Amino acid sequence: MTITEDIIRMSKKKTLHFSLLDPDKQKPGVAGSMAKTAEESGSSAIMVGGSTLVSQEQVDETVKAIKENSALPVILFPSGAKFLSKYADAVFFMSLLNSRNLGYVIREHVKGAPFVKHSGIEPISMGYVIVEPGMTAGKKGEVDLVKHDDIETAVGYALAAQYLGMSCFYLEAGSGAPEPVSNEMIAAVKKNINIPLIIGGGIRDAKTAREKAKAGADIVVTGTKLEEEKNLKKTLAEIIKAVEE
Ligand code: 1GP
Repeated sequence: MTITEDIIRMSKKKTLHFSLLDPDKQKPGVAGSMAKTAEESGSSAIMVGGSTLVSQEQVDETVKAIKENSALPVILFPSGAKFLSKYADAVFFMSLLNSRNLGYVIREHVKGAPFVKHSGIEPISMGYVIVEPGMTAGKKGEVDLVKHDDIETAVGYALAAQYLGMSCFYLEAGSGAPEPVSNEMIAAVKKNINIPLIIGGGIRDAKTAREKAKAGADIVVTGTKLEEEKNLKKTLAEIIKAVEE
């Protein structure tokens, strides 16, 4: 079974939690122990990516450390063709659909596709859309942000992603967002598509994570909270329990 098939199968049974680790935010060894804790807490996959990366080596070393410490699938969440790693299991082969820069929509993909082919990592086709406030990803991605209350546009993007044949749809408010994607937007998007809906950006506690899952998220992503948290195991276990309920 491929990782894509596994995610689709598991997300039909319960809302999943993915942990996002940014190689730029900690040393590889620390990322490795965070991944171990994420696995022990019940997270289903480790995403690796960030908007401020500088080299492929940075990604390689972090992915290797994670693989040494955890059996969870490692899925790259790249900001460009340079940030791929042959040590990962899969890559979100994602198009930033609301970017004004064609690089993030398709051109980086043209550069990175041969690497994906030769390394054998599994591409998971994903439509990626950033909602206000967008944070660093919104700025670096040169994004025409979807307005916080513009549900119609969000639904349009989600349907377009599905009709283009993408395997999943990621709607996010940007890492560290003070306000996550609204429950109303999540519910409307979920009602209209039948591919897994991934929600992230600004989810820092169990209550919010539960709300997003109840509204319709198939997968809830947390990143910043992992970096901030001293008692990671306890906090993460609470968030994961909340999304699964
Ligand atoms: C970023 O949605 C993710 O792509 C994670 O956001 O860092 O706010 O958890 P946070």
